Amino acid sequence: MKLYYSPGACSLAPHILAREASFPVQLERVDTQAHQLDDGGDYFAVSSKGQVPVLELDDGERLTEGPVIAQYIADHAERRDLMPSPGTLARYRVMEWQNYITSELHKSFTPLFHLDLADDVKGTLRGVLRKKYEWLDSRLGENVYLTGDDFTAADAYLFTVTNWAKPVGLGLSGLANLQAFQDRVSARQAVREALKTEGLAA
Ligand SMILES: N[C@@H](CCC(=O)N[C@@H](CS)C(=O)NCC(=O)O)C(=O)O
Repeated sequence: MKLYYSPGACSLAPHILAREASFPVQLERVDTQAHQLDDGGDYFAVSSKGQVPVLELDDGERLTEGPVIAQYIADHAERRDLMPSPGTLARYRVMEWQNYITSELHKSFTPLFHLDLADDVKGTLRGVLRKKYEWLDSRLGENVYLTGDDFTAADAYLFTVTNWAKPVGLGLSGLANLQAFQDRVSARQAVREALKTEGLAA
């Protein structure tokens, strides 16, 4: 199986999951600006969306949308700690967070990476994100992870998008629960390996 990724992009979340679950994937790096593969190939030929992540299955089928890829990996590795059993409330809780992160955080960060977006618009977006993170910090409370003691697919995703705060100038100071969460996740072996492989840590 292949996982198409770009260093530090949202594809880091399924990459972490694959390592957590010892799920074998061959990593294929994508330049998401040029939409090109390392060998110069056209990435649109892999995915007409032009976005990472893509999980290419052994039969050639390609799955897109990070939260869904993460579910596929956890389910196929039968790692119920990463993604609880279908039908259980615990699973809906993880999916509830995945949906929140994708719609409320991930896609509010995206325009902040656009160099041509006006500064005042960026300022407004940072303010919106800061409010959502303040709420999230209060929800995290003393919890080890988003839904309790187990690290799940949602935690890998929150960690990934929260790492974007610094490059886009979003201040998260004073959010102690969130900072503790980021530190806790970054200390996990699978996360350290994923960051190293993507060239984001020594
Ligand atoms: N809805 C998609 C969004 C994926 C996405 O936004 N990918 C970004 C990187 S984080 C990307 O590939 N951007 C390049 C582009 O849009 O051309 C998902 O959740 O997987």
